[in-house]
Amino acid sequence: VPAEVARHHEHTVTPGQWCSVMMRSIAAPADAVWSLVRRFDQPQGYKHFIRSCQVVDGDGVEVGSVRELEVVTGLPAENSRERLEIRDDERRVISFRILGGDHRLANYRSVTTVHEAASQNGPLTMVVESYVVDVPQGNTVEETRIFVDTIVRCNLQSLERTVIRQQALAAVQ
Ligand code: A8S
Repeated sequence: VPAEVARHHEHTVTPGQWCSVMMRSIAAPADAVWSLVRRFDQPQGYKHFIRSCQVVDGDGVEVGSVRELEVVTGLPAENSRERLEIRDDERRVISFRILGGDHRLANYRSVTTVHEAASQNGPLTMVVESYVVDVPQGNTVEETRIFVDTIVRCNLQSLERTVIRQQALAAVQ
């Protein structure tokens, strides 16, 4: 991973916050993975906890754009308002920050980077996602870690499934 990309995963963590990083390798070209990850305006394309998304400020591409999400039922959340912090198509870096919403993840910020990996058996892509978040009042660091890691892991899994399905469909056309 180039240093200028790794740098994006360095977060300033203050007391009362938690920071973590997760990775997933996907047997598909980096461009195919990035085409889903880059869609700040359409996170529900692979994040299955999101029911709908509306861009309420900006065009959804420029930094500073704001989206409003509605979350599926069964979670301790209903909606979230999120701001695009970084979108770099060349280096394949995207980052957003949570501004507010009816949920418990205050000051959440995540960075996702997509990397081409060397492989002898076809294309391989590595996705790295790091985040920092406040530990909510009344919760432990451990509870926060498990909650957020579970969501991020599910998102990376469904990203993989979605990309693999798209690749398979494209191959038979
Ligand atoms: C992301 C990452 C996270 C999203 C969380 C952690 C969230 O959308 C869900 C449940 C919550 O309680 C918080 O990349 C919030 O989307 C699924 C509504 C923000």
